[in-house]
Amino acid sequence: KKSIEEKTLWPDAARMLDKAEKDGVETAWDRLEQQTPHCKFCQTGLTCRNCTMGPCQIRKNAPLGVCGADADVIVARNFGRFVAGGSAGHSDHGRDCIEALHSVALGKSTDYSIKDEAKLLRIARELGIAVEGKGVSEVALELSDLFFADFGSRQHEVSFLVRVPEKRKKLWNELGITPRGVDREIAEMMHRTHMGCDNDAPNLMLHSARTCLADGWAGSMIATEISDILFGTPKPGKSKVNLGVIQEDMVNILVHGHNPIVSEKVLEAVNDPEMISLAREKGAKGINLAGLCCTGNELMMRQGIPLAGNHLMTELAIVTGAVELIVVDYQCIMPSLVTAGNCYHTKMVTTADKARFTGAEHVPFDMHNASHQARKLVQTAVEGFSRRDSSRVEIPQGPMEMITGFSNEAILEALGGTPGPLIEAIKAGKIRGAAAIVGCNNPKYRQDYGNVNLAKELIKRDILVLVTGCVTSAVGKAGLLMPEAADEAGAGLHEICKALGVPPVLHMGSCVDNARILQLAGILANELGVDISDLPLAGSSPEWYSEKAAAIGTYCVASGIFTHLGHPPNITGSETVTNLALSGLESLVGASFGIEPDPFKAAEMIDERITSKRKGLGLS
Ligand code: NFS
Ligand code: SF4
Repeated sequence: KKSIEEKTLWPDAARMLDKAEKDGVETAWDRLEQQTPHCKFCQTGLTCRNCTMGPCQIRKNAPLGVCGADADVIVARNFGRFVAGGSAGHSDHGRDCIEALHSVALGKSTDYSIKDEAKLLRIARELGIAVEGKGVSEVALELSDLFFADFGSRQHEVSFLVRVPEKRKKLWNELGITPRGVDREIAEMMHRTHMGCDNDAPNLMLHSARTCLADGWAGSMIATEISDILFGTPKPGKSKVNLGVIQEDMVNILVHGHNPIVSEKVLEAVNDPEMISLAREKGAKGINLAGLCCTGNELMMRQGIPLAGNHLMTELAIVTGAVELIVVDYQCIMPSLVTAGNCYHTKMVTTADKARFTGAEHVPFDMHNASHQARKLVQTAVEGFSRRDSSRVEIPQGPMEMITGFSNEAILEALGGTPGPLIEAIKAGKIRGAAAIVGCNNPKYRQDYGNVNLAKELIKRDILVLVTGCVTSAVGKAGLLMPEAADEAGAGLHEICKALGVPPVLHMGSCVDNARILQLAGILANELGVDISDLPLAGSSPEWYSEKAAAIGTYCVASGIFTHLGHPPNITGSETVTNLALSGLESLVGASFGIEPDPFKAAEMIDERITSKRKGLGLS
C-alpha cells in the first residue's frame, strides 16, 4: 500500500487524502490499488475485441487471432482506435465551438457574442475569406461554414494547413498523411480497424498520424481560435492555484470539463448582482468560482479565475466539504465525483447531453438557453450553502500566485510585435530551445513529481518551458509560473525573463490550446525558412493518462517535434510498432517518441535533442 507521501507531491493533496480516508471517501488511488496488477495482454496491446470470432489474446502458443491478425496488426489497430478516441474528444469540442459561432453569426443566439472582432477578421483573412465591405456577422458565418467543412469529406486539406511550413506539407503529401477532414480521418480509422481491412501495422500507424494531425491542426486549433473570438484572446494576468482558492465563507462553485462555452456562462451568472445578494441572504459573503482541469485553464487564461487543481485534485476538492456545486461538461470527469459529492452536500450537475452521469442532476445547456441555465445552476449552489456541514469543512490554506494568459498574440506583443527577438535569443543561446510540458496526472505516479521536476530541470538548462492542461496546476503550485522563478533558471533564460518580466515557464492554456504551440512552431519555422523538425523544440507528457494525450503526442511527433512520454501507450506487445514509435518515425517525419519515467533523465533526453537540433542549425 502506498503512503500518502508516495501518492502526491503536494501538502494540499496530502491533507485531503488523509481527510478522505477519515471520511470514508474512496479515491482514484484506492481504486488503482484494487485494479493492480493490470491485465498484461491489455497493457501490451495484445488483446483484440474487434469481432466476435474473438476476443483474441496473442500468446506464444497462439500467435495469431482467429482471423489471422498478428501482434503487430492488433497493437497498431488498438493504438489507432485509441488516438481516434482522443482526436474525437478534442474535435467534437471544437465542433461545439463552431456551432456557437454559427448561431451567433445567424443572430440565433443572444447568449453568446463576438468579443474579439479583430481576431475574427484576422483569421478570416488568413484563411482566404474576403472581408472587405462585409459585416462582422457575415464574416463569422463564412468562417463557421469553412470550419464545418474542415470536419467533412470535401476538402483536400484542412484550412489551418496554411500555418504549416511548405517543407512539412510536402512531406505529409508524400507520406499520404495530409489531414483532409476531421470526421473523415476518425471515421476512416474506425473503418481501417474493422476485421479484414488495414492489416499492415506501419500503414495503420501512418493513418494514426493523419488522424491526430486533423486533431491538432483542425479540431483543437478551431476550438482555440473560436474560443478566443467568442470570449477574448488571453492576455497576461495574475491568478491563483491550489485547493486554497476554495473559500470557507463563500458559496463555492467548481467548473470541471473542457469547453468554455459552458464555464464562461457560469462565470457570468456568478457575477450577477442578483445572485450575489441571494448568496448574502443565505449567510454567505458571496459566490466563489474556481476551475478544475481544462475548463479551469480556459477560464484562467481569459478571465483570471483561480484554478483549484488538476485531474487528481478533482475528487480531493470535494473532500474539502466546502463545495456546493460542481458543474461539468465533458471529458476527464471521473464518474466517482457523484459518489464523492454524496458523501458531503456537494451537488454535481451535468450540462451536455453527450456526457451524462448516473446520479447527477442534468441541466442541459444549448446556444439558446445557456445564460438562463447558468443562473439556475448558481441559484442551486446558493441554496446548497445552508446544507453545508461546517464541522466537516477543511480547506488547505495559502494558494500560490501565478501569471497566466500567454496566447501567441500576447507572446508576440511582449516581444514587440515580431518573433525576431525570440529567434535572436535562441540564436545567441540565451534560450537554447523550448519544451512544451503538457497533459495529465495518473495515479500510477507520485502526483506532479514528474511534471514539476522536469520543468525545473529544463529551465536550469536555459530551455523555455511552455505548459498547458493539467501541468499548469503542477508548475503553478511549485511557483514556476511567477517571474521570480527566473532565479531558478539558467543564466541566459534568467536574463531574458528579467528583461521581459515574464516567468521561465509560460502558461498557454488548456489541452486544445496545444494548438497555440503548434502555431508558434510554424511561425518560428517559417521565419527561419526551415521545417518544424529543424527547430530546437520538444514536447513532453510525463504523467499522461488519456486517449487525448496520446493524440497530442502523436500530432506533435507527426508535426516534427520530438516527444517524451513518462510511460508508453499500450503498444509494447509489438516490436514493429514500438520500434516505429521510438525510432522508425524519425526517418519518416523527422521526430519520434522517447519514453522515460524519471524526470531528471527525461530532461537529459530532451536536452540532447535540443543540442543536436541547435547543431543542425549551425548554432552552438
Ligand atoms: Ni488534457 Fe484536459 Fe487534464 Fe489530461 Fe484531462 S483535463 S484535455 S486529458 S487530465 S491534461
Ligand atoms: Fe480476433 Fe481477428 Fe476478431 Fe480481433 S478481429 S477479435 S484478432 S478474430
